[in-house]
Amino acid sequence: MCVILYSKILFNSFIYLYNYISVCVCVCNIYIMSAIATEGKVITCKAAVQFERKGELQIVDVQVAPPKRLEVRIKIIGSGVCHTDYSEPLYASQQFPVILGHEGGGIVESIGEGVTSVKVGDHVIPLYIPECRNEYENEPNYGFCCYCTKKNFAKTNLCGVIRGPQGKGVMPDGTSRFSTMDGKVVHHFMGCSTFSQYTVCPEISVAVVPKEAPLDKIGLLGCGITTGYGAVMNTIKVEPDTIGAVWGLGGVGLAVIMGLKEAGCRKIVAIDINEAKFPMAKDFGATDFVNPKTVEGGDLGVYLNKLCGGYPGAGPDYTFEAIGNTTTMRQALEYCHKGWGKSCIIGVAPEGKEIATRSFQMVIGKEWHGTAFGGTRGRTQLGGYVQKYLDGKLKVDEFITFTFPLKDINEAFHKLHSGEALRSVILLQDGANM
Ligand code: PAD
Ligand code: ZN
Repeated sequence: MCVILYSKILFNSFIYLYNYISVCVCVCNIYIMSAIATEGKVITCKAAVQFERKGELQIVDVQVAPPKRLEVRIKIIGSGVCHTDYSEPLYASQQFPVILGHEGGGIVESIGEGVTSVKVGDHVIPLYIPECRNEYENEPNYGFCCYCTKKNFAKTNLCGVIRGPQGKGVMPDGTSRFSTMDGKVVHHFMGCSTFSQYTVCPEISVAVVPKEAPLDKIGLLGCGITTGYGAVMNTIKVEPDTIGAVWGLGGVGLAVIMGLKEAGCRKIVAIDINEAKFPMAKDFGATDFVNPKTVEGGDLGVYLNKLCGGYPGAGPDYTFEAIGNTTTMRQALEYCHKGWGKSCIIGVAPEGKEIATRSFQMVIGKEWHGTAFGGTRGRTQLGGYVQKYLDGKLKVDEFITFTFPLKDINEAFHKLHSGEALRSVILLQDGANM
């Protein structure tokens, strides 16, 4: 009797496993079949296009050409909306029309000739700072990259090999893969253009990530979260039992706090003129909160000095500016600890703005640093950050205030400017809502 029951259970488990595998294989096949159906062909899809320097984005049909040599075409699932999507197009060098967006997650639909590190069906995050590792030194549109040599690999993430064409809104061969339905060129943005249902990126601008992670959310690791967290971990390498302070409690500032907590700071000071940001900063690990406009005694420098011991030269060991304001950048440097204080500029000030301080600040041992994408080497490190999120050691969901279908993308920008949204996620494939 017992043997019959046991064999029955075994048989049922086998059938269940068989069905499960069949379903998985089927889903996989459906994706690969549909990818094959579009491979090598122009795809017509929806995208949010900015036609002029100022003005709202327009949802229109665009044509996305197949990936050329060393390029990858990606079906974008979700994309965060970041300040840079608003501020970069104000720069004189930006070309129009353009498809913005650089915090995306998607699935590789097809690959161009010569692509080896990414395959169809891979889950990926496009990178606005590529990573060539000098693997393409002999390719005509690439060449030697001094930032990716063995000697400099750990010093910087600023791979420069396709910086020129990326800044001009084109692929490394100098052309765009996007066009309007009547054939006008539409430009790429920061090598990503994630406000499109399909985009094309150079292979070196694509990080492969674990498949278990939700693609609508992890796009946020493509910029803001990684920038703040990486500034602490990669750029400054904060030591435990120290004091850290951050100016600005938007998505980037909160990610700094997340990093400072992981690094083991004994005090984390959260500074913002909007006190509504303090409860969230507390949830992320901040221990002290200050509004520079209402600070006791009216002097933020004196407040920080007292909080850090009160003796001459006392201040936070590490300060981070996550606003983009040259006045607060100066404060962050001048209020950090004499002798060893390190201050990191993360915020991007308006074009042409200069920073200033008395040179004596350097003589007394303070260091001024800056970071782009938190010093993160995307292809090498981003998959690990996504795994950290899956393991519950890195926050992502907590940064998402709103989710919108593509058609409501302008509303997402309004929510960002009003300060209501830390980050909004745009769902690109939500066709029913378009
Ligand atoms: P955000 O606008 O969401 O947050 C800025 C915060 O600063 C808000 O909470 C404001 O209330 C606060 N604030 C404004 N003025 C002051 C002030 N004078 N004193 C104190 N607080 C103030 O921005 P975000 O977190 O998305 O981005 C912050 C900056 O980081 C922004 O300049 C962005 O362009 C930059 C950035 N840099 C990189 C990089 O690679 N370096 C990447 C991504 C974003
Ligand atoms: Zn490089």
